[in-house]
Amino acid sequence: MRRNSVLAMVALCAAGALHAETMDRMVLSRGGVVLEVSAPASGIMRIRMGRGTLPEDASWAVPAAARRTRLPLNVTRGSDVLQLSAAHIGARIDMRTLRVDVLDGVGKLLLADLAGRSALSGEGGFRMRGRMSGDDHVFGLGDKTGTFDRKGGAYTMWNSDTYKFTQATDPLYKTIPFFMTVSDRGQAYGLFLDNTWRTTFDFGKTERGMLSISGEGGPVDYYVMAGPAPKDVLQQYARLTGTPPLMPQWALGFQQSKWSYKTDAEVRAIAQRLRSERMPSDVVYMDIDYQDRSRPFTVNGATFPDMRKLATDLRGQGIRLVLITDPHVANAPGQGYAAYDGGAARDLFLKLPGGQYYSGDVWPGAAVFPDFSRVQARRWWGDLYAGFVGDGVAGFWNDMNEPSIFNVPSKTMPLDVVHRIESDDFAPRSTSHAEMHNVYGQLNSRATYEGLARLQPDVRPFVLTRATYAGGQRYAATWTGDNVSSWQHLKTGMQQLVNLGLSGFSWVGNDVGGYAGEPPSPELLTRWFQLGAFMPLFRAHAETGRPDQEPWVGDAVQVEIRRRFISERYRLLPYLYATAEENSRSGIPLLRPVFLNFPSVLANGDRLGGSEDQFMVGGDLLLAPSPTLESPGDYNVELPGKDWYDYWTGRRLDGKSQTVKPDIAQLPVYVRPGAIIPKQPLVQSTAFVPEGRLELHVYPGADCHGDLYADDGISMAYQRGSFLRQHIRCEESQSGLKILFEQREGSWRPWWSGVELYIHGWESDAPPEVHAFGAAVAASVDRAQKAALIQVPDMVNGSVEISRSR
Ligand code: MIG
Repeated sequence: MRRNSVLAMVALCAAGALHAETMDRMVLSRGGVVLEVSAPASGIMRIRMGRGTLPEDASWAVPAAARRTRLPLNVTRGSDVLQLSAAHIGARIDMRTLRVDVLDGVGKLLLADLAGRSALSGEGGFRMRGRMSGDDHVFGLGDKTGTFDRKGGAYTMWNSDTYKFTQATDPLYKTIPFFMTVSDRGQAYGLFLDNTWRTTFDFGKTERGMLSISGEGGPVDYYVMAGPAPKDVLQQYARLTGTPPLMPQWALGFQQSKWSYKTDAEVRAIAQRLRSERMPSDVVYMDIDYQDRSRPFTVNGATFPDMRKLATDLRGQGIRLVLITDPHVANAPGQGYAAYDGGAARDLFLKLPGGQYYSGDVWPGAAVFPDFSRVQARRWWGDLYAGFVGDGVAGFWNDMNEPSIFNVPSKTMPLDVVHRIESDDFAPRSTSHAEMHNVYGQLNSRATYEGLARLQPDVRPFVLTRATYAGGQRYAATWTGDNVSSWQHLKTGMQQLVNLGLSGFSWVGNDVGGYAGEPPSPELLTRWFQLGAFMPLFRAHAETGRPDQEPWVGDAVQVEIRRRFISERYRLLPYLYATAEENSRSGIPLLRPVFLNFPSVLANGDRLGGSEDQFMVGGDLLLAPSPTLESPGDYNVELPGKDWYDYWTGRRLDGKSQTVKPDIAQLPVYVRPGAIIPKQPLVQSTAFVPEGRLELHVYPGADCHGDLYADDGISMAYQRGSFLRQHIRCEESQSGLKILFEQREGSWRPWWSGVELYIHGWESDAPPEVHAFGAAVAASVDRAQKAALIQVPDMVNGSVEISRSR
């Protein structure tokens, strides 16, 4: 077999002579430990190690296609050392210890391995150790609180229902064992440990300067990604674990939720109020109380007599329904409860080692749990959505899937519950909950996503999940669970969402206004709406038993501010949607720390060049809330360069540094010089087609460009060419500015009748002379905004030349 022949080659060459050869993976064995090193893609090294044999080559995170490719490795053999190199990545293996140092493409050390084969314990656990560089910052690991930079911290992976979590709570709801380190020079590498068991990541907490990754079980199977830029690491990670799908456009709309809107009349009243208050919105959520006795896939017919009519009527107002469907199926044999009966008839529920069902108490009382690690169970689960989908329900919310169990100290199921793996390229086998716990939520959301895709192949599924595992971004959006209405949570929440974006999850949000605790003050609620308006997922939600928390709660001044920010989000949808579409191809998140777009800010050291308090939406908008959100004191914003613009006034700013005087009516937003930002006329829902012109805001500066992307927003027709994609550039010259509309791609015909150009930073009072398609076009000047305004026809390609009049 292949492995034996490689081993034989190594034995022959061990005499010490140097020579080079090429192979697609290196397998070595020493002291009963087998090591494999391979390069699945450019800039990525995969390392697997096991006792006696390699761990199984299967994964819930990395699809087979991404694991099966192996780039050629150039191997240079020394007496005790093997040097491997592939495209933009390398490794140095010590043949005695099986330590694998990972190198970048030019041979520079990225990660020094200090454990090698001694990482494996006799009992099936492991502890890897590596040396971190002194100036490395650490980001990622998904949804974690604590410090924004994870250096000096230690984190555990064990999906947990953590009501009212704090800065000190760990673990939380998700397991994403992927992080990147970034140096002060902006050089990054990433590491992803593909292991679903309980693991711990220690970034120099126990031992200064040492990275240690340990676990009680499961494979040593990890990937090191060479960057070198932080964005490169994200793309390498996306290459392995996938990108989020292009979500329906309405997922970018404002979403109103509460535990619970309890009756048909209440849901209608909320929808009506959103419209009468002119709060643009796309979604109303229905939490557990719509169900019959909290049983998933039932409806309480007394309070919701006609779901189809409700969904249809709301759809007419541009509002879609998202329903919660928890994984805990009521343990109710012989009662005509279809979800139980169907799962039991097919033998799809989890069992104890003795063979009886595992039953745990959750909302319905005693409940049983689908074994989502079986493809058959996932199919059955997905089919359960047929009824709701037929009624016109648009999306689904998978909660409690850590899984969360009431009335037991562990808050989850016993570790000896037996799961049966029958899926993907895993060898069919039974295993314990210890292996499947952290991936249960991901597989739950996968079953939902795949079910929806089967039921309506031409409709983009929308799934929101609480628990997940790496790779789960392919199936669902996520939120950060049960936060608290506090200023601290508003701030920490932003960092959680930014770190989720650095962990492959771009479709993320938190409960706007806060879920639990004392109700938010009007100011806190307003600030949360302001920041929420720029989050990928903009969803207001609150616990049962609290006072109302919808955007219209409080005095008219506060309500008007919230309305203004929600409306601004809708005006920005063309920009947000183009960013989301790019994300579906690249994996670069919507919400970004400043250093992701501008790695050089890290050299400024202080507060990570602003990345701790400020963040960017897409490539062009920088948001700078106060580092102490509730404080009235002035604060300073350091922009990543000169000549930035103020988003709200449109005016060019002097200098890199801005002093901000906090004002509850304002949220400082800055625009990159060189940005071209598309905006649209206000609509009250993405279901309504805007009327009039597309606005293109041009902010002259270096590297001037922007993107348009449009399609029908809901179907898969974009995959068949029914989309519009267009790259726009601008060039400054002595005489003025030239805007180049590159050739438009795709067959989608957009809603706009023409384009209104806003040329910002127009210092002159005289309007420019403008030629579009070679023909003269009228222009005017907005003196307050210092912008030139020009109406041009829809530019499928061609250029607009703008010159200062003489
Ligand atoms: O035990 O469905 O995080 O958003 O409102 C609580 C009721 C269960 C927890 C979720 C929350 C939801 C609530 N759920």
